[in-house]
Parts: sequence; C-alpha cells; structure tokens
Amino acid sequence: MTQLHFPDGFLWGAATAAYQIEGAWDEDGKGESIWDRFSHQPFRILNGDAGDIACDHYHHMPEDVAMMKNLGLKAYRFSISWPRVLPQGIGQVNPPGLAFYDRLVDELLEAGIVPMATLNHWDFPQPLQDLGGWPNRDSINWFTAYAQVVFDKLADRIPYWATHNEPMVVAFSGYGFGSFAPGIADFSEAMKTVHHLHLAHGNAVNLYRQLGYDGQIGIVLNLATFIPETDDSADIAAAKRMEDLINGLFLDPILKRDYPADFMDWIGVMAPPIQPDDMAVIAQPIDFLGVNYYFSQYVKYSPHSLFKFEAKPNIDPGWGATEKGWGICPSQLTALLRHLKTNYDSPPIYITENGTSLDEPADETGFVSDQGRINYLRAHFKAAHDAIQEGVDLRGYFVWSLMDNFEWAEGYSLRFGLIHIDFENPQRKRTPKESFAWYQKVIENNAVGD
Ligand code: IFM
Repeated sequence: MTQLHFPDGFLWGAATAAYQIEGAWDEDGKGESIWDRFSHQPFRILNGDAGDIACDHYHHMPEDVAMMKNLGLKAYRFSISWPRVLPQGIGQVNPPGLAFYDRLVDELLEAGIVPMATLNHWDFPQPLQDLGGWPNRDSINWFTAYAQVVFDKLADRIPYWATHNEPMVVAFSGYGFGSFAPGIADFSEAMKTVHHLHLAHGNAVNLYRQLGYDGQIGIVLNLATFIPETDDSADIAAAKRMEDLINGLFLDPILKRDYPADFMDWIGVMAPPIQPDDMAVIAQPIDFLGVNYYFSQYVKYSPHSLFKFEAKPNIDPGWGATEKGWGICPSQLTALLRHLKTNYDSPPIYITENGTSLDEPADETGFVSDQGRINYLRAHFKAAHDAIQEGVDLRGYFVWSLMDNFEWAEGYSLRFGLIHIDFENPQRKRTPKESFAWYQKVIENNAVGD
C-alpha cells in the first residue's frame, strides 16, 4: 500500500466544543448560556436532550487528555465557555471557571499537545441575550472584553486562537431560522448578527496584536462548494446566491474587505447598518483560516424561497449521504481548498473540523467497529493531500470529534467521536473506537495509506 506523506510538522488534531462535552452546566459559579436556556425548553432538542452533563469532560479532563496523548494528537482544538468565565457575560470574572481552562492548557502542554482555543463556539451568555444578544451592537464590546480576560490568563501558553466557530450557523440557525439557540427567526436580526460577529472578530484580532502575543489568531468558517445543477443561467445565479450566503458573507469581508454585492442587493432593507470604519476593522489580517468541511451541494433555481434556490447533496461516486443528509464528497474538499487559494489568496489553512456521525453500534464492552468512519476519514485525508500537492498551504487537520457528544438540536442521537461515550452510564464510560487506533497510525506515520 502506498503511503501519502504529509509535510513535516503537519498538525494532526481532534476538535470538541465546550457545550457539547463539558457538562457541569451550573457548577462552580458558571452562568447560564443560551444553549442551557434553549435545551431546557420543551421540544427544542430531539428527545429533550440537554448538555447538562454531556460527556462530563469537566470532571474527566485529565483522563481525556491522557487519551489524547495515547492517540498521539499533535494538537487539540477546544472552545472556552464564555459564561463559565464570566457568568453575567461581562463584569465579574469567575475564577474557578477560568481555572478549569488553565488546568486544561497545562495538562495539554505537559502531554506535548498544542492547544488551539476557540472563543465562541455558540454558548453565548444568557444575561447578554436578555440585552439583545448579537444583534445588539454592544455585543462587539462585550466579546472584546471577554477575549481580554481569556487572553490575559491563557494567551501566554495557547499558540492558536480562533475568534468564532461557524458564524454562519450562529447567525442563520440561531437568528434566521430559530432552529438553534436563541431560537429567533428574523432575517434582519440574523444579518445584524453577521455584521456584529465580524466586528467582534476584528476587534479581538486587533486586541490580540496590541497585547503583543506571538501566537496566531484566525477564525473558523464552515465552508462548502455549491455547484449549479445545470448550465441554465437561473441555476448558475441560484448557486452563486447560495455560495454568497454560506461562504461569501463570511470570507469576503475578512479577506476582501467587502460583503458580496449581489447578495446585499438581493436582501435590500434587511442588510445591516454599516458604519464608516467597520470594514477596515473586520478585514484585519488573520494568521490562519480554519475550514470546517462536511459537504458539497448541487443547487438549482426554485421559486419558493427567499433566496430562490433549492439544494441537494453532491455525492462522489461510490459514496452516499450521512445521517444528516450531507453528501459525502471528498473530491470537493480539494476543490474548496483550491478555490480558497485561487480566489481568496487565503492565509495558511487548517481543516479545523471534518468527520462524520455513524450509526454503528457499540458491542457489550463499548467498542465500536467504525469502518465507515475510517473510510470517510481516509478519503478526506487523501483529498487534503491532493490539495497540498497542488500548492495549497494546508498546515493541519482536526477530526470532528474527539468523542461522541451533544450534537445540538439532534441531542445525543448522532455520534461523531473517535471515542465512544456511554451516555447511559453515570461515569460516561469512554471506549476508543476502531477509528481511534487507525488515526493513531496515521499520526504516527504522518501519512495515510492509499
Ligand atoms: O457538532 C458540530 C460542531 O459543533 C460544529 N460543526 C459541525 C459539527 C457537526 O455537525
């Protein structure tokens, strides 16, 4: 079997997010987040699940880091819970909350694992939601003050920072459609959220530089490719609208200093107010772009929706769709990375998330033979390798996710982990899956088998 080698120093990692794994939702002075509030309401989450305990990582952290060490991870991407650090979102710091991340970082460094921290992976403080949340322009200052508290404590030891995870999902699932916390369905509010998330990002990048840290700071975007279903001009325009909505709205302001013009015309009065210096703040140079890749879609014109498009999964030959209905399409990962290099002159890229949930049951010991996940990851690693061969500056790859966890509106029904978690067990027993051993070898060899 041919081995495809990755560049020396390639950062093989795995990713998680605070609300999805930590639990301890109201312990040690932690404040309420919008996800605590949302998941405690009836029928918001499948089966009434909530992240109250999740994987109980808050109480199992040293054991989890030991598993990461055993896996051979070079890097670990996690997020910081804003209300654990600042229970009201602003003002009084909660020392035990901050101390948890302090211990985590020390434990990682001790294990030889590089930490990558995300400041906002969706668990926004409820007290600030009560003041209007992200659509309130004050959110820019709230976020910057939170970033300063966290930088002051941890930036001496964390070399990689991401401001937001998937701002598209915060804005549209949270404020546009209301399927995610805080459960608001108002497109104008969603567009204000987009703009304020951008400004909060720019301000935090600025602050990080002013404080003089020598690490790297960037943002994590969920990006996909959108292919017109036919060469009819209506389908081509529909695919472009979808590209603008999911990709352009987030990439262009940061890397091209502007919102996609056609899209802004399309939404008309729903466009957010933009002040004179805003675009310069947003377009601060970033050190890296984090890319979360899960799927590609075919798009065609449809008269029925606001954006007049309809999408269906784009699936590579021999593959299918995931439990979420996402088309498995490794070849488009290469295409996406090529697009970022060619059309955005992208800064260095990390795949900050890629992986799949699988309905592959655990045996009586908790072991899962997840050949499907191994096949999925192998194909995507090879696609990433292809992009590197083409000259894309790809520096690392974080599998989503280290462990099975709370999959937002789908609760515990979908399992993305390299480690199986027994959610029925009060100890949340952890069992590495077959993919864990496979990934261990990839990392050890810095190569993937053909
Ligand atoms: O679980 C999520 C994660 O929080 C953000 N990116 C996509 C993952 C899978 O849906």
